[in-house]
Amino acid sequence: MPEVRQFLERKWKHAFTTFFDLDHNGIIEWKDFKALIDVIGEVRGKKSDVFIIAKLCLPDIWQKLTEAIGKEDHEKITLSDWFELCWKSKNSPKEPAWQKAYVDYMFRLLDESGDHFVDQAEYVQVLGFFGVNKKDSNHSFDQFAFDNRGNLINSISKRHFHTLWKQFFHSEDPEAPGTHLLGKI
Ligand SMILES: [Ca+2]
Repeated sequence: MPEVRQFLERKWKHAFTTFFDLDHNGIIEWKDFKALIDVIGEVRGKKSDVFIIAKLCLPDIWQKLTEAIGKEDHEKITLSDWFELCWKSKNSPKEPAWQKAYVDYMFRLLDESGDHFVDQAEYVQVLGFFGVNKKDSNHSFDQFAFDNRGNLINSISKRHFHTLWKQFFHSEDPEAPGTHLLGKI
C-alpha cells in the first residue's frame, strides 16, 4: 500500500533530518554527530552527564549504523540508505544493534535527572538541541504522554519510551501515540 509506505518514510525522513543530518546537506556523516556533541558541550558544559553520554554513545551508534549498511564507502549515509536500514529494522524479528544503541542513547540523553523517567521539561529541552521549538515539543509531548486509561501523565518510563519508539519506527497507524515521539513530523 503506497500510503503506508509514505507514512513510514515520512516518519523516518523526519528522524533523519531532525536528529542526524544536522547540517541539512542530505547526508549523514560523522561531522553531523560531531556537531551535536559540540552543541551539547556548549549548552550544557563539558562536565555535564549529557555531554559525556553523547561523547561516549555517538561513536558507537555511528559505527553500528555504518556496519549495518555494509557499503564500501563507510563515510556517508544517504536518505535511501537510511530508508533501507529502517525497512530492514521493521521487517526484522530482532532489534538491530544500531536501533538498540540509538534508543538507549536517546533515553539517556532525555533523562537529564537520571531518575529513569523522561518528564516534559527534559523532553522540551533536549529537542531544543536539535532545533525543535518549545511550542512544538510541548504539543508533541501531550500527544503521546498517556497511561493505559488515556489519562495524561507527566513522565515516561524507559519501558513506555521503548514502546513509543517502536511505534514511531514500525507502526503503520498514524493514530498511534508514538507517531509524535520525535516531535512534529
Ligand atoms: Ca549532514
